[in-house]
Amino acid sequence: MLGHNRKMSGAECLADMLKGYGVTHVFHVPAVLRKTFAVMESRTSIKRLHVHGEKAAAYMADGYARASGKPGICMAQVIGALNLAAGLRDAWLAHSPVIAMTGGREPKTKFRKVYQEIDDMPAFEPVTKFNATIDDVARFPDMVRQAFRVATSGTPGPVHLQFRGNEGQVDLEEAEMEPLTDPEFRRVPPFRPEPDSASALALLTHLQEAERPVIIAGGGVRASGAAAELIELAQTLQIPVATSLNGKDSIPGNHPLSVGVVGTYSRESANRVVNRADLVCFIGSETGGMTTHFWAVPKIGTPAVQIDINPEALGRNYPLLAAVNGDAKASLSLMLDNVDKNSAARRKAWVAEAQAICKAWTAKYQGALASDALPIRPERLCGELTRHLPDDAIVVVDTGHAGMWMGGMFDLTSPRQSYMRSAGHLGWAFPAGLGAKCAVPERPVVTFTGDAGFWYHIAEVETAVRWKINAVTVVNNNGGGNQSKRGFDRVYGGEQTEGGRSLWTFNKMNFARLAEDMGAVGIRVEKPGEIAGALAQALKADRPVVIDVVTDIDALAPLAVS
Ligand SMILES: Cc1ncc(C[n+]2csc(CCOP(=O)(O)OP(=O)(O)O)c2C)c(N)n1
Ligand SMILES: [Mg+2]
Repeated sequence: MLGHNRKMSGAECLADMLKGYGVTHVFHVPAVLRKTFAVMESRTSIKRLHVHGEKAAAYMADGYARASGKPGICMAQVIGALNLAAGLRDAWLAHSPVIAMTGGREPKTKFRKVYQEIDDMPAFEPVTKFNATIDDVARFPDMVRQAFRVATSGTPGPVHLQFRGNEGQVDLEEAEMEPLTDPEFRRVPPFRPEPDSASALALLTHLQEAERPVIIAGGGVRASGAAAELIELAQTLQIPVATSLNGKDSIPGNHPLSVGVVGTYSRESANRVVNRADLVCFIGSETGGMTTHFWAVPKIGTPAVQIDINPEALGRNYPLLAAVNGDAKASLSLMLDNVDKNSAARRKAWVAEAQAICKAWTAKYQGALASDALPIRPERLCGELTRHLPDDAIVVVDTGHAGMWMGGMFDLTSPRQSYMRSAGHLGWAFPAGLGAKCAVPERPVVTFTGDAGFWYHIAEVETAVRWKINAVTVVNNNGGGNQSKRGFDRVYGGEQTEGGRSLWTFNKMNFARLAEDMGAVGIRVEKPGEIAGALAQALKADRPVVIDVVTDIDALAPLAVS
């Protein structure tokens, strides 16, 4: 096709292509694409991480992708394919470029009750942007290129390639091929589509004329790497900024215009500011239920404008005064080139009001954030993390209470810090943190998870030790999944029976001891004053560390206000 084809095996072609795309790690449970793995050893320096479950492999690839912007690669043979598909759910919800490769059906044995086989393709359909089979080895080059193209383009997301043969044995076959790769699609964003300038200027005019505008920055801002432009525009025009959970690292929490995470797992100040605004500007946000507290913050009907790389997202939930289709960084840059600084004066009173709302939040929670109570309050743990994380840390956070505590109570303190969170799958954070550390080993990775979240993939402590993945994992260990407490209180009519509590509590566990047994560093923390020292020790350990923090099982995160 390109005039440089030569005879090679699928395994050689795939190994060369992964190398060409700059892939450094592949996360898998054997045995799939065995020959490719063998060939990778001699032709590349790609690390082939053999882990304890396909779902964890998908989460690791997802963490790798979100930390680096490069597609994360995970693999499973046919019997593990649905475990891998389950792990793509979070990548799908968070728009993370994960490429899943599985073994698949052989035409010769289909429908004959061959061992371990079902049709896996439908399971990947709802969690991928592109779900395809490779039946002929000659299709390796174009299909792998398409996988990288789709995963990284537009709103990024997962892709699935199923290779013929339960273990993808099509990689043993040979054809005339060229293992060409497209350099643009090595990472997100491959291109920066410029917006139509008339629409960008119309949106800018609305922002400049508004007296009480607020920006809601979503995951699209982080995917675009547009945080600096966002902050510059907000400063120039004096507009408060709220973020979604997925966009939390668009602006440090200690910035004077930051009002916090808005929505359901949120900070009260953000919801209050957004609900007082006369104009809401969504940037790189899908305006989903979590970010808008199920469309109560802001209320539908609040004047809105929106910037998104995907035109289908524009106006989905909020009718718009102005819609801009383009890359966030490119759109914000265009607006900055045309900005009227003088309009900022109009918003002095509004910024003061937003800052007073934030101050009131701090006054309300400073006691909890500094609490010396025993057992330790999760708010204190969040407060210690705000104070003591290095200024280039990657913070990885699980869902449920972990998402609420850290979304609401923790602040990033530097634009160099990154924040990644589970988009809903409990247990995501610990493996995702390991994947993030693989992608960016020079930065400290600190994961925050509850004990229920940690139990899911605790076996991966052994993986971290074996592969020297020196991430720090902080377990908010309260002996149960206590986010469920409120819901069970409700259905038991106020007071749960002991049987009711058995639905969400576990045996007490010392995770530090378990971690030590698996070869990691384990640090048990039972007093709030010990948290800072434990973090300092963990960050210089140069080994995987589990900090097991014993916390109050009755502590419940505040519910969202609307
Ligand atoms: C895959 C999956 N299953 C179930 C849930 C529902 N869920 C949300 S939070 C939670 C309990 C969380 O417990 P833990 O991680 O210990 O945090 P805690 O609430 O105790 O702080 C559960 C079961 C989920 N989010 N994802
Ligand atoms: Mg718990």
